[in-house]
Amino acid sequence: MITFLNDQHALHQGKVEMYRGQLVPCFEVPDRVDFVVSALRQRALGPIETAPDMDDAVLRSVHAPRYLEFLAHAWDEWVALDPANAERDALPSVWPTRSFRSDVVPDNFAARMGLFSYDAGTPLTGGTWAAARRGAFCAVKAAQAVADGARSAFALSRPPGHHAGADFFGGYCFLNNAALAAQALRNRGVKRVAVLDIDYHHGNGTQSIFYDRADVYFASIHGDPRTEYPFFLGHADETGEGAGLGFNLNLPLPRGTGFDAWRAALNTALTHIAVFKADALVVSLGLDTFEGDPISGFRLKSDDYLRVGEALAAAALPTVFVFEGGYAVAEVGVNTVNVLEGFAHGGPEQTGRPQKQTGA
Ligand code: Q9C
Ligand code: ZN
Repeated sequence: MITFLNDQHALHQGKVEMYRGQLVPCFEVPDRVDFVVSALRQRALGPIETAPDMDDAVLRSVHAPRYLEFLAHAWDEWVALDPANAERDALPSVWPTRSFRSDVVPDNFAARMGLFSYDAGTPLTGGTWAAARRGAFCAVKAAQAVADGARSAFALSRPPGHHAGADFFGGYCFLNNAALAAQALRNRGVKRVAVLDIDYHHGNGTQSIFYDRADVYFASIHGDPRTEYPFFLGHADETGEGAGLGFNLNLPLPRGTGFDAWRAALNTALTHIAVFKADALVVSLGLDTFEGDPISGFRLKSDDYLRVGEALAAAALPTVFVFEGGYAVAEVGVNTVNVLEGFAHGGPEQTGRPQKQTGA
């Protein structure tokens, strides 16, 4: 399987996030990707390439122009407020909740930070824009490789993406890499795309981007939002709206869920994706379902991820994997590559069907 690595991911390096009234060190750290790269190399999973630079126009296939404009200049504006800000992360602290307007873009920088975000756990830093856009291009490139005939590709993007909406950041995410991959598949003529989100946290951004569309099916297995982040979306009764009604599936599970129950949910999601008759699959690959994850509550073990990959392979769909969460840093590489290796060893190519017809 080919990997598209965001070789500029470390430009995004938050110092602190707001947690229980304190600024605490970020969980979403550059080391995460470095552990995945070393596991990919050790296990010889396939070539690792970097993504080319692309035009920002590709980002507008999912994101609002005014949001992209804000992200591109936010750091310079932050530092212009006070040169000492160059040493500090920018974090929002004021938001337009119900009864406020979001159509008027304020001049005030703090107000715009709030307009374009939904939590105080997602620091914006000097390299955030450069890192996020390169990560997004990895996802687009992986999708294009699959549209061009590859069985699968892995976008090793960082920062993660699935909490980012069309015009907001949050949950450590700025650009929605999985949504951009799904849209890139559509743009290359793939008719029906399924996004399967297996990160511990509900993919609220991805759901919201495709909620009223019938061409992209969204399915997510995640911690019940009654108790788990992002709290305000991800319930089972969210099934889509308008043309998208029936094309959204949420499978919330209680904190403490182990692999047997999780795997049953995976089978349910894959059954719905088969009924949808997807032509391609995008997997939002979060590894924070791991028992050792410091901020999550499921109990998957490292070996379980091999079974996850095999189950995904059994869906027999061209598949784009997009890296999301997973904060047990020392284990995230092994767990990620277990999924990818389980996928590579499972599926139709490995069960006797000839891969390619050669000669006459
Ligand atoms: N201090 C992803 O996995 N904060 N995002 C939880 C912990 C938000 C997770 C509180 C978690 C966001 C991509
Ligand atoms: Zn997560």
